[in-house]
Amino acid sequence: MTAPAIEIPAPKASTVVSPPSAERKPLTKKEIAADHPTWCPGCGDFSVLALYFKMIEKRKLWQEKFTTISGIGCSSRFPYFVQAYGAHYIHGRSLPFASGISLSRPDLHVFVFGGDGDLFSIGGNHFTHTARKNVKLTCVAMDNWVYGLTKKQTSPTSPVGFKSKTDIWGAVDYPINPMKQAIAAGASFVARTTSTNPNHLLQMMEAAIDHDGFSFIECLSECVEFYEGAFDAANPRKGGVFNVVPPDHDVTDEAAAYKLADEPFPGYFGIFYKKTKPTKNTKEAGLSAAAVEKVKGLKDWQILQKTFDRTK
Ligand SMILES: Cc1ncc(C[n+]2csc(CCOP(=O)(O)OP(=O)(O)O)c2C)c(N)n1
Ligand code: SF4
Ligand SMILES: [Mg+2]
Repeated sequence: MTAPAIEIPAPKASTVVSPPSAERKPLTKKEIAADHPTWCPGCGDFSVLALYFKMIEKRKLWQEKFTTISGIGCSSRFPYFVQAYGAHYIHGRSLPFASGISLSRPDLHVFVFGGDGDLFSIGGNHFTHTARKNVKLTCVAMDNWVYGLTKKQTSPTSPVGFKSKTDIWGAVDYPINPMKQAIAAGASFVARTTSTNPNHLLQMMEAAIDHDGFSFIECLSECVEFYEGAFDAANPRKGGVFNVVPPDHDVTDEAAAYKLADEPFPGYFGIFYKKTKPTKNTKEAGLSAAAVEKVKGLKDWQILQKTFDRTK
């Protein structure tokens, strides 16, 4: 049996800008900032939050235009500190929860923030599947190469030799490379940045929300408590180098993106991969429209009867 042809609606223009309004002023950073963040002084996560506020302010987003979702971890405390709609969900399960929101509410933009443990250890499976389905949302991995909240266990991105409470003689397992993971899984936008370069971080966040599909950003965010100095080699203020993606890099070339991602640390920063392809959101909208068309003119009880008849 051949599958029915599905009409896929053309992608909509970005919904991530609130329409101008005479009555409502754009939100200010002060209005969106909730409780004082409970992160350790100097934690890289502060910078990610500050730039998120800046992006909301710059894009003139109202609270009902976006939502902030996370799992569990220090980084995942993120939605608590945003005075808007959001959820601090189960460890590793932020992406399926966020996908549900994205699919049912095309009028808002869904942001997911999580740690390396949350997104690549317990949530690794969900990461792969959300990426391959090209669900329209932005996922920011606040990568600190360690489990911060639970006080220094080896994470999937910890380098070999890292001494932690779970590897007292040094980690023996090879780490995951989030960029390679995202490209291989089918993410349609893949970028890398660091919390120590605010302008670049803001630029990547803006590019991600403008992408119609699953946008992923790996953001290096130092845990000053349990992995101090982890990213010094990527920070010019600490004697490191911040290399941007070469200007001749073709962002639509998957193999070239993979090669960039394979560079040894500190590697490159910027957009590695970007391709437009139909999202799960548009495909499902097509399916729903086709289903509605099929039962056009029928009363609710008749649709119910048809459903019962099919199960006989
Ligand atoms: C089902 C479940 N398993 C384990 C935990 C314990 N736990 C909470 S956060 C966390 C890892 C946090 O690391 P990461 O995601 O890298 O975030 P970070 O704290 O480093 O920002 C773990 C193992 C939990 N809360 N729930
Ligand atoms: S433990 Fe590490 S990741 Fe957690 S708040 Fe402190 S510095 Fe940040
Ligand atoms: Mg972590």
